[in-house]
Amino acid sequence: MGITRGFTGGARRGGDTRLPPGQYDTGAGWPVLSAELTPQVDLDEWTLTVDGLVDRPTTWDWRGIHALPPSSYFGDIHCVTTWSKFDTTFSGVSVDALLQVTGVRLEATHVFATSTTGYTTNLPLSDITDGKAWIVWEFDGKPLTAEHGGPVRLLVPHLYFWKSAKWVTRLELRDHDEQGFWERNGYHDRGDPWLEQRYQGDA
Ligand SMILES: Nc1nc2c(c(=O)[nH]1)N[C@H]1C(S)=C(S)[C@@H](COP(=O)(O)O)O[C@H]1N2
Ligand SMILES: [Mo]
Repeated sequence: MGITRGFTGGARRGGDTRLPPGQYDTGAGWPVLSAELTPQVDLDEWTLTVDGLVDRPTTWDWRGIHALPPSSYFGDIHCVTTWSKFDTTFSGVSVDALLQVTGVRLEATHVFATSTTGYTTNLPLSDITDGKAWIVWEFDGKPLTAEHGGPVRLLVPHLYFWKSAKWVTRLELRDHDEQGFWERNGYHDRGDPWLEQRYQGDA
């Protein structure tokens, strides 16, 4: 199969509708990109908090988050370092389900995601609502491994993958944008791979 990939995979080469500009298909592999050492997060101590400009700030523990309606993503992911991975399956809950519990105040325009490690990333609120973002703990039906953000990461697959904070522990809704870790280091505030929003200053 590996030998024919690229010949039969015409629909997957550049200039088609599936691979964003400047990206290549990484195939079966899944590179690990972490700015930090992989933390070991104890499930008994794991929590996720959604707060800031919400009506009911809420913290879920491991059991509590599993009580929400399950939701999965099937599709592609795109890293700014130019690899894309096709046909991934992630399972967890939609961010919409969390926001349904907390409510969203009218002033909220952005979200600031924080990981247990201190990694941060900023997103427009409209990029994590209406079925576009998930909190996930399974990949291909198995627990998400620690190096890929387990036990739980944010998944925002329509944006470059640095927005998908591994080991996420807090989503804070805000009425303004503030740059996170990579954004302060020159990466784009939004990061749409189809618009090639890689760096600050890109359209
Ligand atoms: N906490 C944390 N989340 C992170 C990162 C990171 O360094 N730390 N890297 C980001 C980047 S640049 C990418 S491409 C993806 C990589 O996820 P992966 O290692 O599971 O492929 O995670 C994103 N989330
Ligand atoms: Mo990345």
